[in-house]
Amino acid sequence: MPNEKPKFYLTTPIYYTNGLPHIGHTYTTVVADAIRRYKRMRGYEVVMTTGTDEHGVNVERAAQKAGIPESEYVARMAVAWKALWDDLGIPADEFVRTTDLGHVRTVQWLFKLCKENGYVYKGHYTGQYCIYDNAFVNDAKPGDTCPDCGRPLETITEENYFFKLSAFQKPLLDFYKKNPNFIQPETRKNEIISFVEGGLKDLSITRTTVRWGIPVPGEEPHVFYVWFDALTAYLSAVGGPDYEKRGFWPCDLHLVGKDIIRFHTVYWPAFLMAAMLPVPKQVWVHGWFLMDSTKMSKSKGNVVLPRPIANMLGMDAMRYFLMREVVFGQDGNFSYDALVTRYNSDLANGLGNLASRTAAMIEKNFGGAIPKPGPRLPQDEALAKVASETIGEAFEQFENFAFARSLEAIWAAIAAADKYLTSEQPWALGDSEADTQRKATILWTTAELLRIVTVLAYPVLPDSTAKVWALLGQPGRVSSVELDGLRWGQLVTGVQLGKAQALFPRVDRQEAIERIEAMANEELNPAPAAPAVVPAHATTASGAAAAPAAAEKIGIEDFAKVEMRVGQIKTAERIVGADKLLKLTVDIGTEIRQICAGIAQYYEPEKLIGRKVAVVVNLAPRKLRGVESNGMIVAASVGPEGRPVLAGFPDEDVEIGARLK
Ligand code: ME8
Repeated sequence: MPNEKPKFYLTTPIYYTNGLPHIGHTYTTVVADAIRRYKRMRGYEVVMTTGTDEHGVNVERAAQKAGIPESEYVARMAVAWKALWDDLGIPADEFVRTTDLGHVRTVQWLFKLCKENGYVYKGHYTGQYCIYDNAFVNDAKPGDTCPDCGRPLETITEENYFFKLSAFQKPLLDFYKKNPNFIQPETRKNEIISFVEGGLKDLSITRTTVRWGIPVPGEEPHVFYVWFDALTAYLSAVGGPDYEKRGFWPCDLHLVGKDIIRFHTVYWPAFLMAAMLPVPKQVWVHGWFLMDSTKMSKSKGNVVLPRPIANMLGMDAMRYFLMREVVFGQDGNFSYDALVTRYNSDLANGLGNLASRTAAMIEKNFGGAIPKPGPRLPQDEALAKVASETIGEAFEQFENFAFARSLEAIWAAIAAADKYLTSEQPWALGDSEADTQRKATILWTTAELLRIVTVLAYPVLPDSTAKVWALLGQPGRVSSVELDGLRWGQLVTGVQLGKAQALFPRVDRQEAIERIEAMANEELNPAPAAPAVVPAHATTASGAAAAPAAAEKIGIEDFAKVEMRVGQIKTAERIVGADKLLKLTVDIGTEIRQICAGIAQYYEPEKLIGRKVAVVVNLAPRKLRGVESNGMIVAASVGPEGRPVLAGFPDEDVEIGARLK
């Protein structure tokens, strides 16, 4: 059967491999993923491309520093980038590496087309060059020093191939006029139009001073300039010279940060025009996430990493924050404080709370089956109207890339439902026929609103909305709901609710921030060897094999990274199918934690209740036999079989939450 779906192709930048992804890169990729999910719900066949930009002097240097060949260095980095996107649930449909053979061929083909059409010529490039770093320094003047090593630059002339960018001033300006949506937002478009109106200089697109690059066939030592190489990756990802077969070119949407706008809106369309290939339909330029009002960079030590946030609050919380906090297109400040505050207010108290209280009331009053509504009163109709209008508003804003506004509209509907429940007070109604009918109407109305906001929020919160969908017992998957057919009144009744799951457990703000920061610190400054978390002859009771005492000594600053506190065991139970593990809940002063401990063969669960133990509280949560464990109980490992003996405080009644130092 022929595939009737319209196609939609979108891309993130092809990221550099001389560093690892931070929240800025994650931002673009998250937005791309949300658009991909949204377009799929609107009936498109979508391809989203991301990848790694692996050539150039910076990679040469980084590989040299790491003492490995460039090919090995970039292979490792590409694996790390791809793994991160996969782990975060934002995998590419096409992950393109600029060292892929298919890409190399596409770049060489594009060059050939540009040359055949008369837009490439050989010339000489004169620039300021650092002989120590083997690199031209763009925009430097004679007499300047190298921004990297501080040594004097030299004026060097090198033979290059040039691209006749100057010939594209008029074609580009005409193109912008004919395609007014090509550059978005509007302010960016004006900036680029004035830049192009100011005149375009020809561009050198090959280098002979760089070794690690795609060779120009028959012209060694020429290699392609990194941008001629990297931009072409968008086309290589969907077929390269055979792009027509796959049908995804021209690209519908390039998402980029404002740092790379010229490359995408001036050079890239000009290269394609020169090759007589179709030009992308749109470039959407977003702003930067700043840390304390400056751009993040590893050297400034102010990068925010995505993994610790996802570990602590869940990926959906990070996605929600990135897309809700800042107007897409503008710069915004990143702060952990704002992140955790939004998590608690909008997710835990907002969506999470509405879902759990609605489910709990349906459970209590209707045996967990979604009731059919009785007669409707004006206030029920009013909420239905809010939901219906939210559908239109949320779509319209999303289509306009006003993601924050779209989410704002969805969350206003959640607030309206909360208000509705508070004023209708279904819990105050009795068991008479009339009261039961009224309760049915109220709970149906609330559940229906919840269904609608769940569908609308799915592109941004894919994991948690899937849970709410299952909780509402609705058929199929939320991801397969067709947005075009979404209307009030489609809630399937009579179905049994799914199992309640903790959606967004509330967190203590200070503690959450400390834990995220500790995990980030660990990731940025990994311990050189396996860290010795517990003293010699001790082990952790986390169910993992007893670790041998580490031989290395650690400094006090390493020990200080481990946060141990006095906890009190509140509940303890065995875990079916895991005979060594106990599932404990432990009061650590600021909250109650669920922790799994590998002590089931030596401790009776009921005898543990009330016992005070030492808990490592700043470990990343993990799952043991499918059960979440959020911390670690400290125990000595005794005898050849490593019998765990819990560390404790028999002599004094220590306060719960006291820190062990
Ligand atoms: O420029 N805030 O790669 P790159 C928001 N390889 N977005 C940010 C950000 C921040 N603080 N920091 C990075 C390159 N980004 C080239 C691209 S494309 C053919 C070649 C995002 O690793 C944003 O999308 O430096 C920005 O444009 C991109 O990462 C730069 O990634």
